[in-house]
Amino acid sequence: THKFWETQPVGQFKDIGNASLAEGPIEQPAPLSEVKQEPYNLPNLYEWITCDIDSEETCMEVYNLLTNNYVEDDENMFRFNYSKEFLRWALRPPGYFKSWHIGVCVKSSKKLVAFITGVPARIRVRDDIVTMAEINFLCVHKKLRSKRLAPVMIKEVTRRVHLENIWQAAYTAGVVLPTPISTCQYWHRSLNPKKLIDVGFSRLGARMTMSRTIKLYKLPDSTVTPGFRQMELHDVPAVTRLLRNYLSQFAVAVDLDENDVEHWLLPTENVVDSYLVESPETHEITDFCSFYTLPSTILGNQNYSTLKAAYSYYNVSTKTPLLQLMNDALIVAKRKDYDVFNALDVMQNETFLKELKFGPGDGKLHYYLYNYRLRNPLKPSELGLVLL
Ligand code: YNC
Ligand code: MG
Repeated sequence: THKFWETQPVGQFKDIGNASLAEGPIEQPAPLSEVKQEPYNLPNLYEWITCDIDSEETCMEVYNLLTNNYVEDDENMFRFNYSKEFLRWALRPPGYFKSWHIGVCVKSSKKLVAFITGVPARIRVRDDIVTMAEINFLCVHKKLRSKRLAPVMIKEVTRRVHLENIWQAAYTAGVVLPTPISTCQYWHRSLNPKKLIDVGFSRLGARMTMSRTIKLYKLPDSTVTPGFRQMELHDVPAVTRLLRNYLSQFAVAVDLDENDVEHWLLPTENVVDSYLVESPETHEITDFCSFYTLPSTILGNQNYSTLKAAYSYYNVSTKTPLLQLMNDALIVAKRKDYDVFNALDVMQNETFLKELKFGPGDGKLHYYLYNYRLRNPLKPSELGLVLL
């Protein structure tokens, strides 16, 4: 049972498939004067802080909390290691609210012990474009787990989202909560198989030697698609048109305007990489691919401390086959020294995963909406949304 989640306006397990329940908001917005004006109460030793992520010192504290306490795999071999530059990028998109970058610290020492964030986004659900909060980076220090701090943090971020007259949210988690709108899977493409095997990320296949494995995953040194190049600032209008048109086919998708595309997709060193295909004849932008950089700390290995991972972000093919486009993405990732290229089975990704030698990961990623009901869960291929 879910003592907290049962009290929240989210799809409940008992309602899955219930045709008499309408799709859309579960609760109507309240007048802003009825939104609680004071923060929720914390246990006595702790207090709320709003984190100024522009400040080098605060950004470092957030970085340290997450580096030591954020998401690990089931076997506790790896832990996400979001960089400070990445956190600044993830937390300051167009129209962001500082008040949604929420910390909990120890009153006496000011030490940061918990964190949760929201950023605004427009998400289209079927024909309905809804302004939502994307909630991410929920983290409680390992020493404060299982004390029901997480529900207080979720209620506090919800209150601050409501204060901006926003009533829906989107989030992903590895755990099952009431109720996923979709359940996706990560796939992994080895770029540096020897290191991945040495650190226990992958295993040598049956009847495989190390040298055969290295050969299997070998990639050419240069990309093959004519006109394949990095995205630049002047490409923003064309990329926005390409993406908007592509994303219109999915049941749930992000709604991006030019400002969003400039923020989320213009290349930022060690944070996000974007490439496109400019037709050598017409100079038309016909295809696009992107990935973000999220290393993991390798826990307890003598030889290696970090795994450099690229995560597939938004990809669009109109002229170049998606398979060839993504193979070029693998080639640039390999050239930039990534160890592994990860992709969810969202959008049209299933059409290239097996062929490009991605293998299925263990563990699922569940997508959720807050205060918005869908009658039935979606297939991953109906999702046009990637959260960081
Ligand atoms: C989770 N990931 O079920 P029930 S993902 C949501 N998302 O409640 P306690 C979660 N809820 O079941 P702990 C959750 N994990 O009794 C647990 N819960 O109803 C629920 N891990 O609280 C859980 N980061 O404080 C239970 O648990 C209740 O001390 C238990 O803290 C949990 O960012 C956590 O995986 C996750 O740091 C903070 O384990 C802690 O264990 C931790 O006793 C490692 O909490 C890092 C980690 C989660 C990454 C993420 C998305 C978060 C979404 C939150 C929900 C947002 C809702 C929308 C709000 C805006 C609405 C508007 C408008
Ligand atoms: Mg707790």
